[in-house]
Amino acid sequence: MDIQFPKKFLWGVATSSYQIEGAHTKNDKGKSIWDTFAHTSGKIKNNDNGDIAIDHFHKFKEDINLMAEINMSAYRFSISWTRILPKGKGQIIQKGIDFYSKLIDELLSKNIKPLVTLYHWDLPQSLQDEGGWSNRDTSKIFADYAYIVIKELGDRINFVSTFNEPAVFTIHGLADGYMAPGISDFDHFISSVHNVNLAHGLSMQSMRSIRSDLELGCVLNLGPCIPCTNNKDDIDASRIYDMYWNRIFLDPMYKGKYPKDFLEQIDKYFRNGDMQIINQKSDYIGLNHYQHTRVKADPTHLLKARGAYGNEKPFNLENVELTSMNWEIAPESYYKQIMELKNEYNDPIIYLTENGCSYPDKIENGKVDDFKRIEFYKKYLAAVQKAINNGANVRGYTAWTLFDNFEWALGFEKRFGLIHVDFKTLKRTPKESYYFYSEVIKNNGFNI
Ligand code: PNW
Repeated sequence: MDIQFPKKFLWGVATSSYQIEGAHTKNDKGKSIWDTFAHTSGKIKNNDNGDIAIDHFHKFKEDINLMAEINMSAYRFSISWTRILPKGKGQIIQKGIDFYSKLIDELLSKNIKPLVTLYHWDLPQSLQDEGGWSNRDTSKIFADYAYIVIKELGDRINFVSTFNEPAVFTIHGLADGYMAPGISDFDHFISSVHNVNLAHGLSMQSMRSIRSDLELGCVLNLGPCIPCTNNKDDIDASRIYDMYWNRIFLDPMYKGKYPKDFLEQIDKYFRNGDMQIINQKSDYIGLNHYQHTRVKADPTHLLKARGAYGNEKPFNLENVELTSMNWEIAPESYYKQIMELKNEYNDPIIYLTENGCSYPDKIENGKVDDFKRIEFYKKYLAAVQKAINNGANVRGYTAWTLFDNFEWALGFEKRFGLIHVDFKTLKRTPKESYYFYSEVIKNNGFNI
């Protein structure tokens, strides 16, 4: 094989609860901020929502079979907080716990390691009504939720991530309002960042109080920031955005310090002892990476700096092939990001928890020939192997994602799956990339 991976490398896929489960009111599941946001007219492309999504709640056995058929060794999924605690705290729904319990049993029976995420953006709406992440109490409530998950499921899982992409849900949910809960308020944003960091630390403590041998960490979306022009404004903006996008969670969690400028901004929220809570010993860093960010100065934006989001094209870039998200294909930035974690964050164990691409795939003659996705994976996996060859301690890769699903504010239009889903019939049809991935797993590598 041209590209070969280490023995025992984990191969799998990643998903998240709201994007696939559906069954939005089943067994008294409570509302999350995404239920509310998706039902607010004009927030989601085509006014789509995740009420049914791809009905994974009812089809999970058939879905796990599709993983087992190609011998995946890991499955990263998230738990819906309001399926277990409809109001985020207080009443516990046993049937909600039972769903995840059955899912985990099914995975283990097929030798697939469950990689659990506690929070993939679906904050209970009733906690949002009390201030959401800007309310310091939410951190403590989150730690209680984490405790319940380990108490109920911790006999069969040991890999847990506290948060998925805290920078994405705070910047896009609370600074520019593009995602749920759709707030745009600087104080709300910065206090929430600090409280999410506290929630990370407190939940690591509460989970370890039940089981000391869990593998714990956080999943962060990281990537190089590049000024979109050589103008001083954009160069400064790129530094600012790098701080918000890449450092305000990674540094306190993994280095025990906030970037200096950010510490000044949150001064009034910071209490003695907070950094000791946040900076728990972690077992790994989960890296989600799709592309680098071309940053421009934007005085109208709360952060004064921003990258493209939604369906915007990268700023100041012409004649480059983009995926259907308008994202750049830049595997060298993936390599650079992995090496930066190795070199500047104390050579951590790294799991590549998301990476993938969206294309407008269609079924033709019973087949989905998504050759562009296969090309994408070849390039990005080659970058991973290069990083491993240069000493990065990468232990596994979970592709985003198994199925076409609800792509947040862009609804069902963007298809990231290895498996095509017809959103009317919910029929699943493996794409050519699924068969490619099956070969990668079988050979623990591939030929270029
Ligand atoms: C990640 N951005 O989201 C999430 O973890 C997934 O839930 C999502 O489906 C996947 O990547 C693909 O988008 C992101 O605007 C959403 O920069 C938006 C951005 C980044 C990540």
